This record gives sequence, C-alpha cells and structure tokens, in this order.
Amino acid sequence: MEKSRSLQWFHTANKLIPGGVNSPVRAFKAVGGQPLFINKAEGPYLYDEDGNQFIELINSWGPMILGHKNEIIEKAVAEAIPKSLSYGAPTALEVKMAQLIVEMVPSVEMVRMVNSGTEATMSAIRVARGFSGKDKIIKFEGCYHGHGDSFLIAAGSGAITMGQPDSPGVTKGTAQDTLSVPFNNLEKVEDVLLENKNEVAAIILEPVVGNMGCVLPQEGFLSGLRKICDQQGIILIFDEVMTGFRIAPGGAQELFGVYPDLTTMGKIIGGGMPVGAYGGRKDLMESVSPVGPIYQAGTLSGNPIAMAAGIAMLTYLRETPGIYKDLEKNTAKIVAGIKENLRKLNLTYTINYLGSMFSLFFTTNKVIDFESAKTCDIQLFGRYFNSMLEKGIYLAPSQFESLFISTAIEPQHIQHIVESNYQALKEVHN
Ligand code: KE4
Repeated sequence: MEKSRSLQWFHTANKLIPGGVNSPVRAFKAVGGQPLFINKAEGPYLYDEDGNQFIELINSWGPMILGHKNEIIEKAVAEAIPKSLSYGAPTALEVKMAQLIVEMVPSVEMVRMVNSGTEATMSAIRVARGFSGKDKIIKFEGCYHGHGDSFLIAAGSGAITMGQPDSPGVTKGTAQDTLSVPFNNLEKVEDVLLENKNEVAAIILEPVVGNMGCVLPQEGFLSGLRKICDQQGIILIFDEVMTGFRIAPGGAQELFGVYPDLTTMGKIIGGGMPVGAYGGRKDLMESVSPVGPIYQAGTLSGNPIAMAAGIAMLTYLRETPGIYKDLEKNTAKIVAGIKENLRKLNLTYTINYLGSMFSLFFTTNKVIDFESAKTCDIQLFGRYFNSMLEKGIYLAPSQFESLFISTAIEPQHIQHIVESNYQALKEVHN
C-alpha cells in the first residue's frame, strides 16, 4: 500500500504536535506502524492522502452513524454558514436542540450543551458533587469518560491503549475521591459504599461499555445500580456519549428501561461537529449556573453550526427509527460471518455486540469486565489490525475500542469485511 504522503505528513506532524496526533489513540502506537492521514470520506469510505480507500468501522469513534457526507447533515450546515459561525448568545437552534434531546432521551428533563463528551462528564460529576455536598464518585475499571482528572483512574480507551489507565498529573487529592470497581460487579459496589458510607455523590458508568471494547451489562446490573442509588440517595450517571442515539434513539436507558438521574451525551449528538451535552432531573439541572450555584460555561457551547448539524442528525434519527433495526441486522451479519470464519479456522475468540457496536476480542475468555478484557493478545490484535488495513478495512487501532456500523454499510461492504477477516485471521495465525 502506498503510504509516502501519510509518512511525510506524520514526519512533519511529529515536530509540531505530541505524537503527531491530536488524540493519542489515533497514533497507531498500540498496533504498530504509522497512522494514515485522512484526506476525505464519503459514505462508508475513508480516503487517505495517498488515495487509498478503506471501508471504515470507526465512524469517527461514533458520531458518523449515517456515514460520511450525509446530504441531510451537510445541507443543514451549508444553510447555517451564511449566518456567521458563532455569536456567543442564545439562539433558537439551541432551544430546538434541547427540545429534541428532552423528547428523545427518556430521563432528561433539562439539558445544557457543551463542546465535548469530556466537558459533559466533568460537568455532570460537578453537579452531583455540588448538589449532594459529597466528594467521592464510583467509576468502573475500563470505562472511559473523557480526560477529566477524576476519570483518569483505571480508565479505558486511549488511556489503557497507551498503557496508562492512571495518568500522571492527576493529583492524589483528586484520585482519592474516585473509587474504581469492576464492571458488572454489584457486590463490589456495595462493599465500596459500605467502606465510604455517605461519602459517595455519584456512580458513573458507560451502561454499555465501548472503551474496553464492547462489553455488555449483565442481567440485573443496571437495575441493581438504580436500586442501590435509590436506597442510598446516590446520583446515578449514565455516560451515553457513545451509546446515546447509537443503540436506540433514546440510548441504553431506552433499550434497558433503566433511567439515570443524569445523562452525558456527545458524538452522534453533533452529527460530526464538536458537541457534548449533560442533562437529567430538573432539580439537579436547576442547580447549574445561572439558576443555581454550580458553575459551568463555554465560549462555543451551543454553537449555531454545530447545532444545525446536531438538529439535522437527531431529527433524522427520531423520524427514522427503523434504521436501528437495519443497523442491528447488518451488525449481526458481520458478527455471524466472523463467527463462521473463527469456526472454520478452529479459533474460539470472543465477540461481543449490541445494536451497531461490536468487538472481536483476541482472547478465548468471556469479556465481561476490565480484567477479562486485558487477557487479550494485544500483539496478535496489532497484526490483525494491520492485515485488515492492507485489505482495505480500517478498524479502530486498539483492542480496547468498540467498532461501529453506519447506515452507509451495504451488503457488498459486509462481504468485503467478512472475507478480509477470514484472510487476516488466517494470516496472523500462520
Ligand atoms: P470526548 O471528550 O472525546 O468528546 O468524549 C469523551 C468520552 C466520554 N465518554 C465516553 C463513553 C467516550 O467514549 C468518550 C470518548 N470516546 C473516545 C473513543 N472511545 C474518543 C476517541 C479519542 O479519545 O480520540
């Protein structure tokens, strides 16, 4: 594969940007080789600076559920641009966006727009701490909630990919207020709550984890957390930055019928533009400035161009709920094809999937939490990733990331993915 232009850009980028990338996981460090510099994208395809075409299963880490260059989104942005790009003042667009979110996400009564998932989760725990007067939070090992200090403890996604689930620079004072427990383990949650009686403000989790690779909540886990939080007056936060509008129009809370007190959102909500949001119970959200004392702000929060893209995206998803069934069907076809390939090659690796999220784990263990996810053969995954890239399939460059299917994936793409998977699995096991 011709990579000379990407290599040149990477060489220059490394002098100007840490690791040549603006987000660590993009550097291909975990899989070896150099990252490809993307020039454009269309439908299910990415095109790099050397003109190579890839069927992509990253969807920009989630946002591009309708594929690239979706004409509805692009038209909305094109219509917004002539009105200037930003005002820093309230707009009708922000109200329309808030109406859509409140309508689509079952537990959200009131919402605040921010610019990223990180801002959303940072703000949500500040609300929980400010409202409750308690300092501690419980998170789950392997869950990733963005790069806010409180979350870089046993964090998943890029943090574990880089081998630093606990980042330097997070002070002891901050770290001591974050209690990490294994996902899917209600007993451990209860033990930690006993050891920290009346000190825990919130429990935050990805209701379906994407950041250890795709890991599903076991039967009773989500409802068990809801019960514990109700009994002990703890604020339950669903981080639906990834699952929101992805696995159902109303996210995991709609799919599982368990409703948090606060929800954080991002990715799809911006249609590809930088947008995050947090929302939930009215009494909690009315504690946020300027109504309440809990401060949170942002120059570009509710940016009109981003709102135009997000409104177009959410409106389409609300009006076309049938796409979720189609996405599920296509994901199931890919998973079935991979399972058949594993059978033919006498391999017994684990696949987890839900809706249009899935992960092939290079371990024969069931993957239900961080410990089991870490039994994967990372080197083998790296070889598999590069073999798939050579075959024109662009996967997430980390074992600890979920893959995503967009509506742009058609039968011929599924065939290419499954055939490439067979060849790649065969190659890396020879
Ligand atoms: P951002 O700040 O990256 O917009 O969102 C942080 C975040 C919060 N919560 C969840 C569940 C998330 O998955 C994320 C970000 N996801 C990663 C990919 N797994 C972003 C990709 C990257 O870090 O480059």
